[in-house]
Amino acid sequence: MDGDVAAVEAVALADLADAAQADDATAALERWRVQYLGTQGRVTQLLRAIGKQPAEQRKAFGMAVQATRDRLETAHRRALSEAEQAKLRRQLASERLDVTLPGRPVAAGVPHPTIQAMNDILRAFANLGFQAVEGPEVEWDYFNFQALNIPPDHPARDMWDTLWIDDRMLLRTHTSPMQVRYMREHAPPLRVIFPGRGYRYEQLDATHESQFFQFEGLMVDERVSFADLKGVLTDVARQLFGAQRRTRFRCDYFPFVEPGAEMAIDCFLCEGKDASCRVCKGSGWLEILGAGMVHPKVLEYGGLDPNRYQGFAFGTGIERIAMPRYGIEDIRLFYQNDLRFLRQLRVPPAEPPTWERGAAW
Ligand code: 2NL
Repeated sequence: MDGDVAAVEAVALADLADAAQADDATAALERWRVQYLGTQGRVTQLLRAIGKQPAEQRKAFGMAVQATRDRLETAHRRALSEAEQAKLRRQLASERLDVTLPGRPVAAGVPHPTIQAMNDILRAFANLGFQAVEGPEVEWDYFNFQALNIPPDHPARDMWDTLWIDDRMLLRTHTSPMQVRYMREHAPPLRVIFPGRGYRYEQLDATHESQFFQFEGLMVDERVSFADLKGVLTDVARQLFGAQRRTRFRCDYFPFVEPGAEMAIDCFLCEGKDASCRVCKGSGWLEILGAGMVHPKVLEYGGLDPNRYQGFAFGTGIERIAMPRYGIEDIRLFYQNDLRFLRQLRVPPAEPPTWERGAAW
């Protein structure tokens, strides 16, 4: 009988080795376990046969069967664990992520040329302590005209060809309405830039678009003078167009300032030396901005006492600054979404200033 036990063990171990080599070793090992160690298994039958042995052989037989069962169980556990590890290794090998593969390039966009120019301008003013604030594009007639000293039927309204929403609402023709809104909500000293879109009812050509970007600025305090206006705007012109720039101020009329001025810079391309210069057309000067001391009536509309406060304001179209700077000859190119145009311009500055959202609507 002991010989039977040894033979069963030998066959079982050989079968176990085969099962461990099978394609699906885990399943084969389970079949093996049922065959030998299951309730009807070969070894279980031997265990049941212990009691049937003649008394003098029972002990030795029992010990032999139990030792065989223990060894087979151990061998099975080890084979199963090895099979599971081998399976895991195969899975890991097939799912391996090769991090040395070059990545797929992402097509990165850049800010629109107008926004690039705007960010440069906002940064230049931020260096002088000016904050940027945005406001609504749909405006009341009141803020767009009346509060800027342009009453109904005033001939100066002819300067702005307006897109009306109804008889009291319009698409703002400039960002100036925000200046009045801002004065009403904040106490001086004020140093603010208002960037944003303006709309005009225009006959479109190389220098006229029905939508454009503007920035306006405002500085108000108890002793702000025309000298401050010239100092601030000259400094910004030099930041944007070169440290050696000269500025020229000449009288101009805007209903919301008194006195009013137009600012020009000397031509950054030819410096006045090329009669056929494509940037200044030979004049040597580029008119880039309107400005002036805020009209006392406008200060009053803004809730400020003109006997206590003065201020200067200025405004211009972004495209008017971007066009000579980048050599763009037709304003309509800005808003036609032609990628060949948009891709020509340089990458943006590292950290564009934040435009603070609508502080005073
Ligand atoms: C131009 C000239 C200008 C202003 C805008 C302004 C706003 C207030 C009070 C006083 Cl609330 N001034 N803005 C002043 C002078 C000129 O713009 O040619 N814009 C395209």
